[in-house]
Amino acid sequence: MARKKIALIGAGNIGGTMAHIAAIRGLGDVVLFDVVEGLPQGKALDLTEGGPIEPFDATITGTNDYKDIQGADVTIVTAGLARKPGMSRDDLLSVNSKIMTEVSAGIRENAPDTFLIIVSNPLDAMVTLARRETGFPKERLVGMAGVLDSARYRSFVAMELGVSVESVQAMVLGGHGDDMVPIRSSCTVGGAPVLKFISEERLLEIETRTRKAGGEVVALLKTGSAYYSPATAAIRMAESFLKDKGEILPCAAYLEGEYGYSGFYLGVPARIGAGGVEEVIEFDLTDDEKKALDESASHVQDLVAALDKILGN
Ligand code: TXD
Repeated sequence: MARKKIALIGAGNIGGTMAHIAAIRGLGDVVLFDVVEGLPQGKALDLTEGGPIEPFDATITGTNDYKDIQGADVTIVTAGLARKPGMSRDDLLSVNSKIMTEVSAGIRENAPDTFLIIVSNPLDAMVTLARRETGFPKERLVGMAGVLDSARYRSFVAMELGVSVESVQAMVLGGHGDDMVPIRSSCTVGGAPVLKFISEERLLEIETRTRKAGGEVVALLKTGSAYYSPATAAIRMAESFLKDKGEILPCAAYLEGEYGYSGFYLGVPARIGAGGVEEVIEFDLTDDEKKALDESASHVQDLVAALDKILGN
C-alpha cells in the first residue's frame, strides 16, 4: 500500500519540526513547501540524511512549487509571520491574511481534496480566511490550537502533582488567546476530578499560566515563539486523520449550532477520523464555563470582524 502524503506549507520552525516528527512516526512521505528558496530543500535533505539512523524510509522533499503538494492526504499550514515586538494585532492580521490568501489558492488548485489543518496565527482568523478562500467543507478544514493549549494545561497539572502526563486529561476550548477556556469540570487525574488533588486557588494559578503559556516561551526565547509543542499538536491531529483513529481532540472547528454558536470557528471537542472533523462533541459545561466560552466566542467574532475590516469586506 502506497505511503500517505503529508504536505507542510511553511518550512520554518514548526514546519521543520513537524516533518521530523512525521518521519520518525512513519506517518507517510513529507513535502515541505516554502517561498524561501533553498529553505525547504535544505531542511528536507538534512532530515532525509537522518533516515538510515532512526530508521525511516519516508521520502522528505523540499519545494517552492505548489505542484509538488498534489495528492496530499493532509496539509498543514504554518506559513506566516510570528508577531514581532511593536507589531499590533491588526498589523499581524494584515500581513498573515495576505499570506493565507496566497497559500489557500495554492492548496485549492493543487490539493483540492486534502484534509487541511491551519496553524498560523492569529489562528481563529486564519482558519476562517482559509475556509473562505479554499471553499473547503467544514469537515476538511480545522484549526490547531486547543490540542496545544490543553497539553500545556495537562503538563502544568502533571508537574504540580508529580504524576505522569498520561494520567492527566484536560480540554481547553474557545479562542486561541488569553480568554481561552480551561474546562475544569473535565480535568481529571487518574480519572478523578482534579480538585480532589489541587486546591481551587492553586488550580486558578495553573489555568492562568496555561492562558499565558505562549507568551512565557516567547519571553524566554526572545527570538521567536514556541514550535516543538505546536508541531507535536498538529501532527497528533494529522495522525488521528491518517490512521482513522477517531480521537476526540479540542480543535478550532466550524460551528453550525453546536454550543449555541453558528457561522464561525471556535475551539471545541471534535472527533477526528478519516472523514476529517467527523463530529463536534457537546460537553455539559458549568454555568461559569459556558459564560467564559461565550466571552471567548465573542472575542473570536471581534477578531473576524477586524479581519473583515482589513480585507474591506
Ligand atoms: O497554537 C498555534 N496555532 C500557534 C501558531 C502556536 C505557535 C506558533 N503559531 C504560529 O504558527 C506563529 O505565530 C506563526 O504564525 C506560525 C508559524 O510559526 P513558526 O515558528 O513556524 O514561524 P517561522 O519559523 O517564521 O516559519 C514560518 C514560515 C517561514 O519559513 C516563512 O518563509 C514561511 O512561513 N512563509 C511562507 N510559506 C509559504 N507561503 C508564503 N506566502 C509564506 N510566507 C512566509
